[in-house]
Amino acid sequence: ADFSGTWKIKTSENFEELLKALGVNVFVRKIAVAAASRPAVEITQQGESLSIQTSTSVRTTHVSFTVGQSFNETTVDGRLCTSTPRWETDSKISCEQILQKGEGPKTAWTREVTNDGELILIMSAGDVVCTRVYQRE
Ligand code: R12
Repeated sequence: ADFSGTWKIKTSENFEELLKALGVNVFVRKIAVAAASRPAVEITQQGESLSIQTSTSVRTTHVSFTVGQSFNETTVDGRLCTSTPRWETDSKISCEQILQKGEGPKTAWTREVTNDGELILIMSAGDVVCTRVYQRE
């Protein structure tokens, strides 16, 4: 599948609940939720290698990884973790995260490009699942 493109958000569910499950305080949470409602996502892909830049007014993250190889990233609340991405289907990458220090709920994400060309990002923390749907700009 081709994840490349500049993506704009269409819908987001449970993002605040996700941050709450991660222990983010209400003050930071409100700011993060507002910022995350207007993200700019830019993905470039060459074969199995992806580069994903996610920009908001309060935080910008950039990850580059090859599916099948572990890499360092941060959880959505900013904690350093080791991530292991794998193909769940040929259009869906599933990634487990292990915190590099400390404890917290188990986190993971999946990114999938659907037949109708949408990008679905699912982030989870313990039992809480946040679903964000993007469309190409
Ligand atoms: C915290 C600090 C900040 C944030 C949090 C805790 C903000 C995080 C944001 C995340 C956005 C994620 C997106 C994901 C996607 C936009 C804004 C949570 C700044 O302690 O859709 O891919 C300092």
